[in-house]
Amino acid sequence: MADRSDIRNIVILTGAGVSAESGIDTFRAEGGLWEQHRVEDVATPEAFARDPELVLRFYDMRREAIQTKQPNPAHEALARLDREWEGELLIVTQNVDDLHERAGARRVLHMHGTHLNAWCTACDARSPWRGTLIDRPACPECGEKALRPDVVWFGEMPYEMDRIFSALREADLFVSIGTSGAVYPAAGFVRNARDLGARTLELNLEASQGSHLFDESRHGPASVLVPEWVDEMLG
Ligand code: BJW
Repeated sequence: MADRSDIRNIVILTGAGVSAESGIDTFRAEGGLWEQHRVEDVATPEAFARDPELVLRFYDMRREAIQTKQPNPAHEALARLDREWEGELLIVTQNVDDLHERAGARRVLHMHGTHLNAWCTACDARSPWRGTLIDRPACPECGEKALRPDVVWFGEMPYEMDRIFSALREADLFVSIGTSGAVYPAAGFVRNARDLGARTLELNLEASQGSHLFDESRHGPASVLVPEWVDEMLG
């Protein structure tokens, strides 16, 4: 960023690419998650109604896997920025892993939910969850066997949209990291941010669907680009 003296409020959007170097599959790359399971088979409420075992197995497998993964230098750098940046900052992540938090970031919003909660469709409680759901355990709050992963599927409303738009309205800088720009509403944030007057920067392995919408787009692995950018920001 050529001049950062007028930047106080930052919104950072992260996607699967920020966790790729921790060994968590992305969604749309060759060999990515959707190749092994068609998105319609696992990430819609209709799929869950049609074949709950398939969906619960898919999420149980991923919940178990993320607990064996570690934050990488991109998560660590964002956590450092969160600790040291004196202005407003919000890390809006589409990721359902907890690697931002495990790296030490605090100002994190999970717009697509989290693997580490179970959501009871009977009583609406969210309970911390590390085990499996395929065995249909009872909800710790109400005892009903009606738990599902607390993630946002296609056709469902992402979480905390009001808080995200409020942060975008105040943002001087919007940074998108490791996301393909294929899924809305997150893919539209760059336009929203621009319309609201923020500068925009993309950090991604390669050009994404929306690269042309950013003021600046840098290509390379997040574990390199993000620490470099954070160093620039913190001077
Ligand atoms: C690296 C890297 C490295 C790799 N370093 N980079 C038609 C038009 C427009 C919209 C719609 C439409 N039809 C339907 C819709 C809406 C729909 C949608 O967007 N569909 C699209 C398919 C078009 N959206 C929804 O239904 C959403 N809800 C909604 O819209 O509600 C109404 C609403 C209206 C108005 C306002 C608000 C709401 C809900 C979307 C839910 C998405 N859920 C999932 C699953 C979550 C649970 C789970 O994890 O299983 O979220 S889908 C999946 O995609 C997951 C991700 O968060 C999301 C985004 O994926 P992401 O993170 O971008 O991953 P990839 O793999 O696509 O990209 C990785 C990138 O990283 C690549 O670019 C790589 O190059 C890069 N990379 N290695 C840096 N080392």
